[in-house]
Amino acid sequence: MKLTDVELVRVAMPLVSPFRTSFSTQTARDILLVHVTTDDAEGWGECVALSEPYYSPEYVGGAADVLERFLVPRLSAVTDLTAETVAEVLAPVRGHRMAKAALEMAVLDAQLTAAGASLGQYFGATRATVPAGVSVGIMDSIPELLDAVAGYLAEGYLRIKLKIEPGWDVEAVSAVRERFGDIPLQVDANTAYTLADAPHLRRLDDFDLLLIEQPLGEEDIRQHAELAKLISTPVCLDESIVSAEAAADAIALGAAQVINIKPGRVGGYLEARRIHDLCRANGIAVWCGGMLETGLGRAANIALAALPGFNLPGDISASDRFYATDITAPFVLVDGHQVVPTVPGIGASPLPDIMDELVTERRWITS
Ligand code: NPG
Repeated sequence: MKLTDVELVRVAMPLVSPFRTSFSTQTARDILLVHVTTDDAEGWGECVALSEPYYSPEYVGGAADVLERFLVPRLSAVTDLTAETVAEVLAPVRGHRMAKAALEMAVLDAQLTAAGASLGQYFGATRATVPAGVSVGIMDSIPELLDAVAGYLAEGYLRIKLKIEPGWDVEAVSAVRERFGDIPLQVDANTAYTLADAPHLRRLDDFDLLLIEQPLGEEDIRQHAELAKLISTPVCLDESIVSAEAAADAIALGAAQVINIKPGRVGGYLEARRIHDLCRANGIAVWCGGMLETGLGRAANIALAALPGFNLPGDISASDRFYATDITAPFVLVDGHQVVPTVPGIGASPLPDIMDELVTERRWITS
C-alpha cells in the first residue's frame, strides 16, 4: 500500500453534560480525525488528545502539528506500507503516541477495508458482544451523583466507575454503595493522590471495589507498588502504561493488579494488542479504557475489547453518553452490551451530512 493523500479534519462536538475529572472539566471536544487515501482504499483514524495537556503531555493542536510536519511526511515516503510497519517507520519521532495512534488507525482501516476484513476478525476477537461500563464524573453534590448513577443503571450499564479526587472519594463511594448495593463499582483518581494518602485510600477497602485506577502520579510506578501493599483494593494503572515495556515493568514490580488499555495512550491498536497479550500471559486483568471517542474510536475499542483477555467491562458506553449526535451511526447498548462491528475496516465511518455540520477545519497535507 502507498499513501496518496492525508487529510486532517477537526470536528467540534458538544458534550451532553459537563464531564469533570480531577484534571479538567470538559464541556465540548475539539477532535482531530486523520483521513488517509491509499492506492487500495481510504481509512479514518481518531486522535484522542484533548484540547489541553492536562491528562497527558499531548494536546490536539500539538498532535496536528506533529502529524503535519513529521509523521505524515515519513509515512508518505514508504512505498510498501502496511499497518504493521507504521510504528517502526514513525519510531524516530519520540513520544507523540496519540498522534501516531491516529495515523496507524487510519492506515489499518484502509488496509482492512481493502482486504474486506473487520477489525474483530483481524484481532481474533472471541466474542460478538462486550459488556459496557460507564464513567461518572465528579459532581457538585451527592444527590446529583446518585441521580446520575441511577440513570446509567436504568440504561443498562453493567459497571459504574466514579471519578474521585481528594474531598470527593469515600463519601461518594459510600453513598453509591448504600443506595445501589452490590453493583460492580470502581474508582478513578487520574493521579490525584500521593503515597502519603495511603491511610485515607485504605478507607476505600471497606467498599469491595473492583479496582482503584491510577491513584498516584504517572511516573510513580514504584510508589504504586508500595501502595498496593498497603491497601486491599486492587491497583489499576492507566496514565503510567504508555507502552508494552511500561506494562511489563509495572507487572514485574507488583505495581498493577489490573491494567486499563487505551489504544491512543499507548501509540495504537497494535501496541494495545501486545499489552493485552502480555497481561494475559501474566494473569493480569485488563479492560478497555475510553477517551470520549466518537463512533470511530468507539467501534475500534469495541473490537479490541472482544479479545479473550479483556475480563472486566470497559469504558465503552453508548454514543449518547457523551454526544447527542455522533459522527458515525450511533452505538447503542443491547442489554448492557455493545455489539462488535462486523463490517470491513475499523468498524464505522463518518456520515458525510453530520460531518458537514460539525467540521471546523479540513486540511490536505500530503505532497
Ligand atoms: O467512556 O470514553 C469514556 C470516558 C472514560 O473516564 C473516562 N476517561 O481518565 O479514563 C479517564 C477518562 C479520560 C477521558 C481521560 C478523556 C482522558 C481523556
